[in-house]
Amino acid sequence: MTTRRHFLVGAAGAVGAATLAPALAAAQSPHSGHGEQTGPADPPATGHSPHSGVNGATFRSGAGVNHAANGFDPAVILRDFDRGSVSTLSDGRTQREWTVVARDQEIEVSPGVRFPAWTFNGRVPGPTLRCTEGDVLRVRFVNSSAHPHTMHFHGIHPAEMDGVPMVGRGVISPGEEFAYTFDAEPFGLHLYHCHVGPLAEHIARGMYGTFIVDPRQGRPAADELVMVQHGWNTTFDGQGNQLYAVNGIPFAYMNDPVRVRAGELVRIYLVNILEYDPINSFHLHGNFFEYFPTGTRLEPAEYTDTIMQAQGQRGICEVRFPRPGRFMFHAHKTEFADLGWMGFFEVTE
Ligand SMILES: [Cu+2]
Repeated sequence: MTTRRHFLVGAAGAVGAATLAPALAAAQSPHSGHGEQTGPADPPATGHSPHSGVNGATFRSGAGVNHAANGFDPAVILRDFDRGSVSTLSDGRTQREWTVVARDQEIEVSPGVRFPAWTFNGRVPGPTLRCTEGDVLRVRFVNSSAHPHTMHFHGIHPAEMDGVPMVGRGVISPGEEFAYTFDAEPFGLHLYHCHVGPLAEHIARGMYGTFIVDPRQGRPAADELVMVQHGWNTTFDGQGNQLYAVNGIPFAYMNDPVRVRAGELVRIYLVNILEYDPINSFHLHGNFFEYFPTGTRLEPAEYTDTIMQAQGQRGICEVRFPRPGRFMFHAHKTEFADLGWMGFFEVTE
C-alpha cells in the first residue's frame, strides 16, 4: 500500500494521530459491544498507513451523518424499490416509465466529511429500478448537473440505447435530457451507471444504481434488500478510497442494524460498483447463504458464507437466520471493513 489513505480531507474536529495499532484496536471494538452500543464505540481510523503511521482522521465516537440533510438514508434505500409509473400498451405489454435526474450534490459521507458527489435522483446509490422481464422500459434522463453524463444500463438492448459517448445520442450535456427506451431482458440482477469519461471519476462520484429484472414467474416471497458496494475517494487522487460503504454511508448498518426475522427468507440483491480497487467481497457471520451469480438462473450456484465480486459483478444471496441475534456482515477484504464496509443484521423472533 502506498500513501493513498493518508489524509481524509475535511474531517473537522476528527483528525488525530492514527497509527496502525490503535486503528486495529478501534476496528475491533464493535465486536465487543454486542447488543448495547448504537455504533462503533471508538470507530476505526480512516487515515492509517501501516507503512508510515502518519497522521490521519478518525470517526467521532458514536457520531453519525445527517441523513436528512443528505436527502437519503441507507436504512430506507435498503428496501426502496422503484417500479416506475406503470401503464399497459395496446399490445398488452406492461410499460414502466421513470424520470431520473442527475445533480451535483454535497453529501456528508462520514461525520464532518463532506464530499461533492454527482447523484441520480439525489442519492447514492441511485434509485433501484425494478421491472419484470418483457416489460417495455422508458427512462427519461434529465441532466441537471454542471457536467455531461449518461445512463448506461447493463442488459440486452439496442446500441443506441447503450448510454455511451459517440453511439446514438451519446453524451447528454448539462440542461439536456434523453429517454432511454428498451425491453427488460434478461431477468436477473443488473446495474446502471454513468459512462462519460473519465469513467472512473464519474462512477467514484456516485453515479450508479441497481436495476432488477424479475423473472416472469417471480421468486419465492422474501424480505428483500438491496446492497450496493462502493467507496469514497475523498482525496480525489484516483489511487484508492478513504471510505468504503454499502448504500452510501460507511458504517450505516453498524449504527442502525438491518432488522430481519428469524426463519424468514432474506434475499439480498448485492451489487459491486467499487472504483479504484479491483475486488470487493461480502462475508456473513454465523450463517451460510445460497448464491445466484447475476441472478440470471433460478438455481443457486453456490452455498457459502463469502463471495467476491469485481466491479460490475453482482449476485443474489438468499439466507434464513435460524435464531435471533446480532450477526455481522462485511467485506472480507478486512481493510475495507475497517474503513466502513461492515454492518450488522439484528435478527428477532
Ligand atoms: Cu457522469
